[in-house]
Amino acid sequence: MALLPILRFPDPRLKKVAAPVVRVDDSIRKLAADMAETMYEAPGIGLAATQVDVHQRVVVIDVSEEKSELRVFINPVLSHCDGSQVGEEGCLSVPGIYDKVERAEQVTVDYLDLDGQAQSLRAEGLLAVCLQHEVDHLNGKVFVDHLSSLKQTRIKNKLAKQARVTA
Ligand code: GNR
Ligand code: NI
Repeated sequence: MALLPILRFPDPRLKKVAAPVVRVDDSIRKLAADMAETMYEAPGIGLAATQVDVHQRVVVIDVSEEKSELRVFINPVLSHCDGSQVGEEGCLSVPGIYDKVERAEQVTVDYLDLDGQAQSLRAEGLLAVCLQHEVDHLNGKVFVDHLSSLKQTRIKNKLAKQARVTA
């Protein structure tokens, strides 16, 4: 297992659209394990491969209190979305920034598991929010893209200032 460096907004590599996984093999299982370790260490409730500069459609999520329910989604597709909810979001690629984003309340996600088997899951609440946030990453979007351009500019300035202080 290995910890992977996480790209920071506005890194242009966060805008890449990830390619579907063609075959679920040991390299994909290793990537998922490394992503899980990186997510738990951060700590975060989800991580998309895009954030670790791997542009393949792999997502890990654990929204459990005990951090004991790792879920891996390969080639996730949100095949059905219903309702709406507004919640405060954060992102490991946009550290220290939190804002409200509107998302579907319930989603159905079709995906491959670590054995390459097709699965489907109905999700709601935080898991549904996290799935939408992670699929956005695979499509080159971060939650900041859902905010006004004024807020986006302020966030870029704030992160640039932070980077200067930590440099
Ligand atoms: O750790 C995370 N918390 C979170 C909170 C509200 C909505 C979405 C998230 S995902 C985020 C981890 C992350 O950046 N995943 O891409
Ligand atoms: Ni994120």
